[in-house]
Formats: sequence, structure tokens, C-alpha cells
Amino acid sequence: MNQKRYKCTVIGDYCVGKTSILNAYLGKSIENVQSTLGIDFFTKSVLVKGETVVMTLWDTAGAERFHSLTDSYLRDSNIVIIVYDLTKSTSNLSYWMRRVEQHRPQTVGILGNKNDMTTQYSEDLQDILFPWTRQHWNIVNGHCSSRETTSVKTFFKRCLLSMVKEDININETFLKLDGPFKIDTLRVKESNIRTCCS
Ligand SMILES: Nc1nc2c(ncn2[C@@H]2O[C@H](COP(=O)(O)OP(=O)(O)OP(=O)(O)O)[C@@H](O)[C@H]2O)c(=O)[nH]1
Ligand SMILES: [Mg+2]
Repeated sequence: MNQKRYKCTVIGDYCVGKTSILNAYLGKSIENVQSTLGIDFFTKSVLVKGETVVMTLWDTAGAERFHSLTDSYLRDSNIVIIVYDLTKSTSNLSYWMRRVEQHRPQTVGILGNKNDMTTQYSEDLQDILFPWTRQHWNIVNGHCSSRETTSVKTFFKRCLLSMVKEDININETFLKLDGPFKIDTLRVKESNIRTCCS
């Protein structure tokens, strides 16, 4: 039986903690994490609403010379998580949102990392994200620390649940437009998902 696959791509500036977050999520060590060169790829089985699905997780490099490479991995992502560093300015979020824009994933996670280092959150995300929330983008906003695995897992879970909800909404629209077909909501989307070799 074909297992459902969801593609999740993690993007954001250099050194914000993307790899550390993914390592925490995958139960790997977060000690001595090296800066990412190009792209890294992982898979994880997760339970979504009682069903096991495979998540393909793409860890991109924040260094500017890799940004055009990142663009090609955004394509067909079901979830894109934009990580930013809570101890720094978040203004680059609009830059990353613009890169994501044309690919329109079902869910965009905006994840402030390193909350073990600060309790001061300077910028107002509502203002920064307004151009997209106005267009009803499905945005999940949260904070975490890669040092605190539960906070990371909770955020990924929120993104997954939000995406599944979005999938159902898309299918409902589809049913309304095309008649009362009995189609597995998630499988409709699956045909659009590329595999790891794409
Ligand atoms: N205090 C603290 N430090 C963190 C946290 N997450 C990551 N770091 C540190 O931030 C630095 C960068 O972490 P990475 O995970 O390599 O960051 P990245 O975004 O993958 O960086 P690139 O691959 O170069 O784009 C490392 O020194 C990590 O130990 C966190 O939650 N809290
Ligand atoms: Mg990295």
C-alpha cells in the first residue's frame, strides 16, 4: 500500500538553528552541529489523526549563496517552516515569505528559535505577515528552543494538524465544484507530491 508522504522544507537565515531544530525533532544530537552546505534530507514517520504518514524533511542552508538552490526545494512542499532567531531582528521574514509565495504550500510555519536566550520579542509579526494573512494564508506561528525537544515537537505537530485541516478544506471545495465524488482527502494531494529523488 502506498504510504502518504508530506514534504516539509525548513528555511531561514544563516545560523538561526534550522539543523538543530530538525535534529531535536528527529531525536538526534544537537551538539556540534555544522553549518549546512546545500541541502540535507531526512524522513520521519508520524501519526496524523491515527494514520502513519511519512514526512520528508528538507534542511536548507541559510548562507546567501545557497538561496537559489533553496527555491527549487520549496516547490511542492506541503509545509514550509521559516525559522528565525528570537535574539535577532525578524525583518528577514518578509524576504523569506516572498520566496515561499509562488509555491503556496498548504501551511507556513513561522518559528522563532532560541527562546532559551530571551524573553523579549521585539518585532510585531502581525504587521510583517499582514500581506499574507490578508490573503488567508494558513500560517502557524510559534517559539521554541532546539534545546527543548518538546517545544520543537509541539510546533511540528501544530503544523501537521493545520495542514491536514487545510487539505480537508481544499477537498471540500473540490467536492463542491466537481460533484459528490468519494475521494480520500489526503490522496488527492498526494499525487502532487514529489519523492526524494525529484
Ligand atoms: N541557545 C541556543 N542556541 C541554539 C539553538 N538552536 C541552535 N542554536 C545554536 O545556533 C548555532 C547555529 O545552529 P544551526 O542549527 O547550525 O543553524 P542553521 O540555521 O542550521 O545554520 P545554517 O545551516 O548555516 O543555515 C549553533 O551554534 C547552535 O548550537 C537554541 O535553541 N538555543
Ligand atoms: Mg543548518
